[in-house]
Amino acid sequence: MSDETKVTQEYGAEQIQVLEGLEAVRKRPGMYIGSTSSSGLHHLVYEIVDNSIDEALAGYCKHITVTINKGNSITVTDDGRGIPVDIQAQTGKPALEVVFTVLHAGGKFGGGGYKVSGGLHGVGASVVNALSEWLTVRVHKNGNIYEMKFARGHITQEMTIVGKTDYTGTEVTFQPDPEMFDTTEYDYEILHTRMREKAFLTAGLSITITDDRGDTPVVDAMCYEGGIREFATWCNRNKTPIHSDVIYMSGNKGDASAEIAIQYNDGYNEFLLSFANEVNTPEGGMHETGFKTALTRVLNNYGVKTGIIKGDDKVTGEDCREGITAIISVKLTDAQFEGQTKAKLGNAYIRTLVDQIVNDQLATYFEEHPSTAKIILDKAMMANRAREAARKARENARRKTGLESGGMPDKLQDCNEKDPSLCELYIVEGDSAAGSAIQGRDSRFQAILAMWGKMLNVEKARVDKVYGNDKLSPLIVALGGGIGEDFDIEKLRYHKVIIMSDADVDGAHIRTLLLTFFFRYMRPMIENGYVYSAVPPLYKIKRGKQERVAYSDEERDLVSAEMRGESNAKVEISRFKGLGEMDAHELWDTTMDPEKRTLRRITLDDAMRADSIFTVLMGEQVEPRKEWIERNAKYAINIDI
Ligand code: TSJ
Repeated sequence: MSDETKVTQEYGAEQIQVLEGLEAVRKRPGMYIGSTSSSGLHHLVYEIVDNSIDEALAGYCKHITVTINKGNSITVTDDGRGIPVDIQAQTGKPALEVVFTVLHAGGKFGGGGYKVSGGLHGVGASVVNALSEWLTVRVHKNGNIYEMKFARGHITQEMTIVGKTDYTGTEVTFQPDPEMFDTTEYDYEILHTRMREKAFLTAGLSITITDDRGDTPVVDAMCYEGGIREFATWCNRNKTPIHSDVIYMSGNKGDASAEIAIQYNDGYNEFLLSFANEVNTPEGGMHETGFKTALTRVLNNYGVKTGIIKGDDKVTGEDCREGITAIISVKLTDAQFEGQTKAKLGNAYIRTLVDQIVNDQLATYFEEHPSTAKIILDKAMMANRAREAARKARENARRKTGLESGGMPDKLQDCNEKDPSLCELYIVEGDSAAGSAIQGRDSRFQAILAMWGKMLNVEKARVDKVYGNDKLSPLIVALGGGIGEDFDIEKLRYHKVIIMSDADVDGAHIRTLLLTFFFRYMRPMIENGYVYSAVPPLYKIKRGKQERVAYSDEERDLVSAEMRGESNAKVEISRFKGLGEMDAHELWDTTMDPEKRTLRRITLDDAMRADSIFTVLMGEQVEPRKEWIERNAKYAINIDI
């Protein structure tokens, strides 16, 4: 236990200190879990699961289950040693109680010090307890089942033996407190994705996730003996690899370790996923830098040495990463997270470690697998040549689309304001919705760009195709900041770019294509928080001349009950089938008026997830697609893609 959580022996004083600790969490929850939005809600699960993963990393746990119960409580179980239940000399209380009632008490007692998994905040069980309406823990240990219960952090049942058992493990069930969160509805996809990631990162650990809220449970049991090798294969599952083996490298120095898995596909994009202590680092950092530098060096050295690269024909870093899928996972005891969202690894010695591993082991791999080496090097050299072609295409496109002369596309109805920080661009699907948006908008600062027809899937195209594309080039010209390497956020004409598409599967599809495009070609726009998704209403509720709208099923029920009133009057509920059904006034009032509308800001995480949702939506396999649609149809509006 750390010094700041040490409590005095005197009962009264100790009690006060404990309460103060957890009250602080309820007063400022954001300090402990980042936010009280959906992301904070999901964070509660990670905090609990991380404890089980630590137990697995310590070698004592093989199986973890995560269940979303009816009513959105969460149960996490593991088959580890069970949280210690003995009375601590220091506090005179069971260790179990301390874990759930004292801030920062989780994880490290017993002096193991093996805790490497864990969220950004590393706050643990007591924070989850403080933010739960109720929480129950059961520990199987010493032949007994120990149970303890809490409500909003306060003990409601002291630790009690409630039965006998012949195995060991921990089971925690908690109900997030609706007083603390904007929403208490869990998103299966978000938890599923995170748990799959954890299963890949801890080779051999089995994690089963279940959604028990529907009529039939949705279950996925995940266990990957191959660890991040299988992660790379999985990322390429709907792509065409150009070499069969995943290249795997690993090493360690002192307390720090790193492993890297790569496999190239025949596509043109770079898909790099990096983790520090099993926490995703979408903003990269030292581990990614070390990897990129060494990869470029090894490929060039190999090319020159074998005579494949002649003279000054070196390949660049980007050339070397065209079509790459790479997973980088590092573990270290003193991880420093930096950057805007604390999602970038700052420890410089990790760069050296990863660089050395790739430098030595990839060079050796190439020596031993010259045909694979040649395939990869050829691809990088092709990429290099394609850049020249792309540059030409870009210049052509510039002339053709009149970018240089400042001409704007036909499909754009621009706003009057010129200061980008005040301007909004609505990207609207379909001509009728665009018509309503043009009429309904505030033309002083809201511009409308109509999108129609089938959009280009940028996952399957090189940059020259993107520039020449008749759907994308108006968007590129309207935004004004260029794309790819040329992208310049300073030149962007709007600081809010709002995707307004229907709340159905087709709408999700278009949103996904656009997000993938922004992610691949204008990433700083997402990093700066300029990209949003509009949130149109789902229902219209009418009573006589009175009309209201609702944005979710819950709101529909609330509003209709309110409108029915005591007299139980008849109300008429209809579902908006699409944006096109709303007239200009309705669209402004419900979806575009800055005073009333809701916008969902798209994060890098959402955009990355778009890539995988995309694979499901566009993929060849019918079953996953059908499943996704069925699962999400009714929540369509809650999907952050
Ligand atoms: F977060 C939590 F505390 F609520 C929680 C902890 C939730 C869940 C689902 C599991 C766990 C947890 C804790 N699983 N396994 C453990 N292990 C220990 O706490 C433990 C057991 C034995 C020893 C030892 O030194 O004997 C040490 C530890 C840390």
